[in-house]
Amino acid sequence: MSSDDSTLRAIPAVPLTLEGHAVLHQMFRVRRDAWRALDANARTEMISQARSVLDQIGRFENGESAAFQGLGHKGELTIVHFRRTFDEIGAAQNAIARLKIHDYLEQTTSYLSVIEIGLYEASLEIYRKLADGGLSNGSDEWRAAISSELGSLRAKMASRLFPRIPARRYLCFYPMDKKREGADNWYRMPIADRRRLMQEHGTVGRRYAGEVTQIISGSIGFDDYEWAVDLFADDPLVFKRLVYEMRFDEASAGYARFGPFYFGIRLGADGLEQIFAV
Ligand code: FEC
Repeated sequence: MSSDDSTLRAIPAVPLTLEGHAVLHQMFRVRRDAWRALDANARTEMISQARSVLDQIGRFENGESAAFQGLGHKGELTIVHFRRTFDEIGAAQNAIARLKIHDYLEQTTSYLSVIEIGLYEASLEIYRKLADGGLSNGSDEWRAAISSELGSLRAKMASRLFPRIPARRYLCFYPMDKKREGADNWYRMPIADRRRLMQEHGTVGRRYAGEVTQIISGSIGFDDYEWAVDLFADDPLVFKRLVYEMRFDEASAGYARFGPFYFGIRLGADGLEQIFAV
């Protein structure tokens, strides 16, 4: 066996990842019949309470929340929460549940994930360096070296791991998986091949730099798909162009499986009043 072979055998299949904000998406439908039956003063008072709470949690210092008008039957109101911890996500969920208007909302769905930066590029370099240095995968020394490499990358990438919710007008959100169907099995492909496909993916993505802000969160272990994609843009047609162009990427054409798509418009100052207008 050559030293190249033994290095390859020592290389784990799973790429290294960095995690940042915990993320919760909540989608709601207005229970309009019950809402309309209330008197106007009660409605005004509830909207004003909701506005003030949303305003407060929208300025939370360790994360924030933002509300969007959802278009279509999947929900008229989408609330996105970014927080440092899952416990704080729990508190944000409680704050929404305590709103008086919550009695007039029906949650149609939700999605839980954590901001993830996939390090395909760095992983192979790090793994090779450690294997060439004679460390064996999974040993204490290996783990300590990985943890130190990740520590410095985490510090460099802090602003991407703990971002503000991008201040763009439109949101496109959807969960997705990588296929495990017969010959189309992402997880059986060698890591070097996956890295090449992710490089291609990044090259296509970067053509949209400036037009779209993309935030990928990982949801393995948290929700029903493997990743969630949030795209933020000021021109909604950019979503269609970007997602369409990416469908021709080998990583998408061969391996992506998409969940439902959600489209949102960031709520302005009177956005809640508009959604709840009778
Ligand atoms: O195996 C994995 O780690 C997959 C996680 C992952 C999914 C995913 C899906 C989409 N992305 C979309 C847009 C962009 C844009 C940019 C971009 C770059 C990356 C990089 C990684 C990455 N994406 Fe991705 N994407 C996933 C992971 N993506 C890692 C960084 C690559 C690099 O830095 O070279 C460019 C961002 C920028 O640099 O400005 C834009 C869209 C989707 C869903 C559609 C699809 O067909 O996949 C859109 C899952």
